[in-house]
Amino acid sequence: MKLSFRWYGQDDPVTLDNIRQIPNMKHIVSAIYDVPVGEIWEKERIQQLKNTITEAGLNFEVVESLPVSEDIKLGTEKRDALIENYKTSLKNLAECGIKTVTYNFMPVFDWTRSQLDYQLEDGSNTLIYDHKQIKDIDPLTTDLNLPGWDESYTRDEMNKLILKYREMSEDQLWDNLQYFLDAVLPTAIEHDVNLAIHPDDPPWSIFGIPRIIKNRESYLRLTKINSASNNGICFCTGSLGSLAENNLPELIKEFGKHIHFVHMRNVKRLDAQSFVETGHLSETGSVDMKAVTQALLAINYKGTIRPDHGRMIWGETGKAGYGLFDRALGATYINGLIEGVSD
Ligand code: DNO
Repeated sequence: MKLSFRWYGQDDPVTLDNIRQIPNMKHIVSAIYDVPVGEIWEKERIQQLKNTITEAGLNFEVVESLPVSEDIKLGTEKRDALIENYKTSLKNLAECGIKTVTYNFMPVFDWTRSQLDYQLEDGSNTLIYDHKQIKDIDPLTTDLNLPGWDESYTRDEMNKLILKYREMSEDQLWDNLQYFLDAVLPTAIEHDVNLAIHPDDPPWSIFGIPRIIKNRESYLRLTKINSASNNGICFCTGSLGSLAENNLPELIKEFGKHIHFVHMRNVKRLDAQSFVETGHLSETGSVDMKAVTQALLAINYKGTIRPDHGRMIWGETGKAGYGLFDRALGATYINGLIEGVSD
């Protein structure tokens, strides 16, 4: 497995030099952040990012993420042109040596939490999702400050989007995902690049908006759209693990051929639809990280893996979930798990 670390580019307070010093850390997962969603990622820009990473002694093979425009998810008349741009970006990425491209199909809001600095008993801060609190929020009238969304929308644009999605059924969203995949997968296959869809986080509907990548049923439907391994999955143990019905080792066994990227993190389920993010160690949360590692080794997984969100520890401040210290501890834990469960 290729151990990797997410890096947010030159503005990230965590530097490539910091990252390289983590034991066994050889790969960076990153993206171009200043190209507006929907525009083409030009080869020069991709190559520039790659050069920065390789000059720091690290490799760059996985993009997280090449975002999908809302017009594609909504299926508007603008989607064909945007899909053409997406295909061009995929081709450009492949020609620069990128092997896996992560994306998600979550309407408007990417990962969503109710609080970004919840204090755990040990004094560290973490992310928490309390469904009761989220249920009371109306995004049409509340100023939200969520970590994982496109901030370029005005209030008015955002509200229009939310209202359109509120009229959309899950089946319609699936149709739009299928339309997108039917169009982009031939390009991915031709250029030997894997797509990897991130599960919805949390894996249930929020704010009255549909969400579709949640569980085994979702993966059955996804892989039925196209059974090629390029129609891939980013297996996020934290997102999938927040839903008790998800048996993570079984999912790995069943859909292993499609898994090209693994996000390793732990969550402690508080009730059916609430959870707190813990450190990576199995005993702190609800995910059996050893069983996940065993399942990955059993399918002979050779792809990229990364520690996911970390708590804020030792007084660190920074991008919620993406500090250096706890993610580095997560990385060394992953190293230990792999060494420990390998023959
Ligand atoms: C959160 C991340 C997600 C992920 C995207 C992939 O920490 O796992 O934002 O990068 O959903 O498109």
